[in-house]
This record gives sequence, structure tokens and C-alpha cells, in this order.
Amino acid sequence: MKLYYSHYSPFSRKVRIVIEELALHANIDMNQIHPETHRNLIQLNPLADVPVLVLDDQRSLFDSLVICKYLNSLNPANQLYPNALADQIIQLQLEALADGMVASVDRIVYENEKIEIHRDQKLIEKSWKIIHASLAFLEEKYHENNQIPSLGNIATACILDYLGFNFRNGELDWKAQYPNLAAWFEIFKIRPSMKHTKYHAI
Ligand SMILES: N[C@@H](CCC(=O)N[C@@H](CS)C(=O)NCC(=O)O)C(=O)O
Repeated sequence: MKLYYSHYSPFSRKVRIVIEELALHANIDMNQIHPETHRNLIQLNPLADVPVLVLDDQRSLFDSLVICKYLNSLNPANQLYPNALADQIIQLQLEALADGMVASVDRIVYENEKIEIHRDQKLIEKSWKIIHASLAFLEEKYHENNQIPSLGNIATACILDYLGFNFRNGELDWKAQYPNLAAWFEIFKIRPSMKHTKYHAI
């Protein structure tokens, strides 16, 4: 199998963490690419996004959730998504929330790159509200001993680190405002799979 990913993509990071947690490295050829400039990406994924997993029969799987579910299915003992539907829905909900937060972070970064008069301040404010409402939701759910590498936890860790990666200049002090979440993250982030997949710019 072949994975196309990028170092700054939280969706790619989820998949890379899953690959390490499931010890699947030997089966997957890892390809770091730049999605904006890669010539064939649109042939692999009509949405022209990473991550994409190309299977040995040349089928392409895209969308990180689909890829993670597929990888999890390679070994029935894997519990990244629990078998019981009620438990699985909790994980899928956390994953959907974390993935949804990426759009708000990206919107703020994109607007702030514009010169001030062209910035959409309403959109920036709305995006900050979404980020804080999401963090408050997670603050209720997280405590330090919830350290299983489930997909909900992996996705949450990816978005929390993405906040730190994008808001490095004091725009957001989420660790002070959401202490349960911060205490949980301090432990989760030392997993080797987190350390080996750190974000970096192109
Ligand atoms: N829902 C998709 C979202 C993937 C996505 O938005 N990927 C971004 C990178 S974070 C991308 O490749 N964007 C295209 C580009 O940068 O040109 C998933 O979960 O895989």
C-alpha cells in the first residue's frame, strides 16, 4: 500500500498515528507530498486532498476516516474504533468534532494572511467562537486517565497540537483555559506515534 500525506495536515497525521499504533509501517510506502502542487493527486482523489491510501490492487481510499477504518479492519483485534456501536459513535463524534475544528483554524489563518482591510472579521469571530465552543465540549469529556489510542483520542490530540502549531504567537492559550484537556494532552502527546508525526511547515 502507498500513503500520500503532508507534514502539516492534521488529517494525514491521524492516519500516520494509526499506522504506527497498529504497527503497519512495514506494509505501507509513505509518501510526503505537497497537495497544492502534486500533479497526479486529483487522479487519486477527485477532491485533490491528502491523505490518500492506494491499495495494492490500485484502488484509492480517501478521507482520513475511511482510511483509518480500513486500516483498523486489517486486524480484527484492533480497537481504534470499538466494535459496540454505542462506543463507536462516541469515537466517531469526537473525530467529527476534531476534524470540523480544522476548518475554523484554517479560516482564521487564511483571513489573517490578508491585509487588514480585506479581512472578514465576522468570519474570524465566528471561527474563534466555534473553536472555543468545541474546546469547552472537549473539556467536559476529557480526563487524564483516558489514554487509550482510540480514534476519537487520536483526532483530538491532532487538533489540539494543530492549535499550538498555528497559533504560536499567543492568539490562543487553550491550555490555561481548558485545564482538564491540557492535563490529558500532556500525557497523550508523549506517545511515540505522536512524537514521530509532529507537524512542520513545508
Ligand atoms: N475530509 C478530508 C479532509 C482532507 C483535507 O482537507 N486535506 C487538506 C490538508 S489538511 C488538503 O489536502 N488540502 C488540499 C490542498 O492543500 O491543496 C479527510 O478527512 O481526509
